[in-house]
Amino acid sequence: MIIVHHLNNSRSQRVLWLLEELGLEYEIRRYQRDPKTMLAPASLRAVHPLGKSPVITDGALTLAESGAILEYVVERYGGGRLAPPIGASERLRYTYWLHYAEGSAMPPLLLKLIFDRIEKAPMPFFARPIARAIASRAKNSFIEPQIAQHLSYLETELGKHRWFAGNEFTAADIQMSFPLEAAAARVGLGASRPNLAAFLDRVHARPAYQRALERGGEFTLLS
Ligand SMILES: N[C@@H](CCC(=O)N[C@@H](CS)C(=O)NCC(=O)O)C(=O)O
Repeated sequence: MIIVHHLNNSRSQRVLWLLEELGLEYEIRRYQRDPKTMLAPASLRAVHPLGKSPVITDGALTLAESGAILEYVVERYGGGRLAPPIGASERLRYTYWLHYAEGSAMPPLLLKLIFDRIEKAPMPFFARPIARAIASRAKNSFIEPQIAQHLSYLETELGKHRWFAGNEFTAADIQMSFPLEAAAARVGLGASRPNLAAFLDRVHARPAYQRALERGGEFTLLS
């Protein structure tokens, strides 16, 4: 049986959601973030050397990286569900979004989280204006424009079809939900991007998404 090593408020929520969509049996092992550093506990490094979430174990297999996990579960247990058939034009879009979510969309959102924290971090009073000026410069000149560019791109893409790969819901939508949730929490999606808000509304309305929340427990994206 698949065991999901689940860190609270983390990307492993997506794995629970996928397993619920497929109606698979699974076990959850829970790990709590350090409330100060927000890092995962050392016990997660006993499962995988990086100690990041998500990680799954399935018999002798240990697999990290949310995109790789989603691909593995869909291929091994999906029975043709949640992925377009190989050779269909939707299939390449499916692969693209599976990689894009962590490879392109998440880095500027992570930078935003880090620089927001630098601005608020306790520090000697004489260092504060310098740290704030650097953080604010990085955010205004690079990070926020990058995020806005991604969001506008995604808004246009979701104007072409209902889901990221095409008109059918796939695991790529599960993977893409995290950057969009993170963007909503960290910068807002903007009134001019109704397709993004409608995508998140559709996601939140899915019974499997709600079941995954019930099983996973607290899920508040760090902002
Ligand atoms: N690209 C990786 C990112 C994994 C990652 O950074 N996970 C975060 C949780 S969302 C984590 O484990 N943070 C705690 C830590 O770094 O100690 C994936 O998609 O699985």
